[in-house]
Amino acid sequence: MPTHPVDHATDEIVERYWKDGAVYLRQIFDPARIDRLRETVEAVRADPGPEVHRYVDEPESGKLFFNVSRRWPEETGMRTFIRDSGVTELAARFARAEKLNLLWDGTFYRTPGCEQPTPWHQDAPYWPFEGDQIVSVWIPLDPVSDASVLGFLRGSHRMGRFSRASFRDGGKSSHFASDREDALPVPSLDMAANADYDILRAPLEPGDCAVFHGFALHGCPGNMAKERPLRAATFRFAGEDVRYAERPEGTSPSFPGCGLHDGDPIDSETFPVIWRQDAPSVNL
Ligand SMILES: O=C(O)CCC(=O)C(=O)O
Repeated sequence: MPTHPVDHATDEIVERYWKDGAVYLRQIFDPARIDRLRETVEAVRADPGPEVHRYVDEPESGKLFFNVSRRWPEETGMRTFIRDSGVTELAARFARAEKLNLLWDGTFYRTPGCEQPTPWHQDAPYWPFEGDQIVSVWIPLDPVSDASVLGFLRGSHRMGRFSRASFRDGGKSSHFASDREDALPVPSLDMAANADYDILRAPLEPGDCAVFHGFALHGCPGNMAKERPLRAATFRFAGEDVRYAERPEGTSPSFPGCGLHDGDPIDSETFPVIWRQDAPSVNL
């Protein structure tokens, strides 16, 4: 029986991650830790800090969908999870990294029946990095059916760079005024009828997670459950091949004070090195 999250990352599953760009893992985090992470996410809702985007906020219906990035400097619960849950070692194993930087934590929060989707997108084009070792771990804190789950287009991490859809209108418009000329149009994937597309999706329970590559196309149909919220925390990491990339076209989130320049290794206060293969503990 695997006892540590990293024990679930067998060679075969890591191989599948590199082939498909994403994998789901089942029951790898213990319930008490997930309970504490859920409390942390509620604390983030109460005090989201500056990097909050409210895509739906309807006081009359009570519907809310927001995303917050980077609360670890303020939220002890986020730091504790990154340090003690095994998520960092797990990401290092999938990235096949010798050194891991923390990028940031994210919170995605939908109230019951808030059906606003997260459009299909790749993360890396929104961010100021280049590299193959960008890994995110998406951890649902509520049961999620396959109608509401974060899904992935299999193999899309090797399909090139897609243009960046806006989260505000579910992907109908572009997030930025301009995008790179080499960006491909986001394929319009009908998530309800996906016979033409090889989409990875599965119902998940608290304790499960999705691990995915920075260039994997992914999207969430919205919270189709009327009786419960859909709360998820995402932890984002980078291995040693990742470099800072200046993007005149803008990034989200943005890091104006990080002091890094195009092509720099990202080691910094903003993106600290928190794990090294030759020093087993997580340093945060
Ligand atoms: O939970 C969601 O709606 C989106 C999550 C996501 O896009 C991410 O974690 O990168």
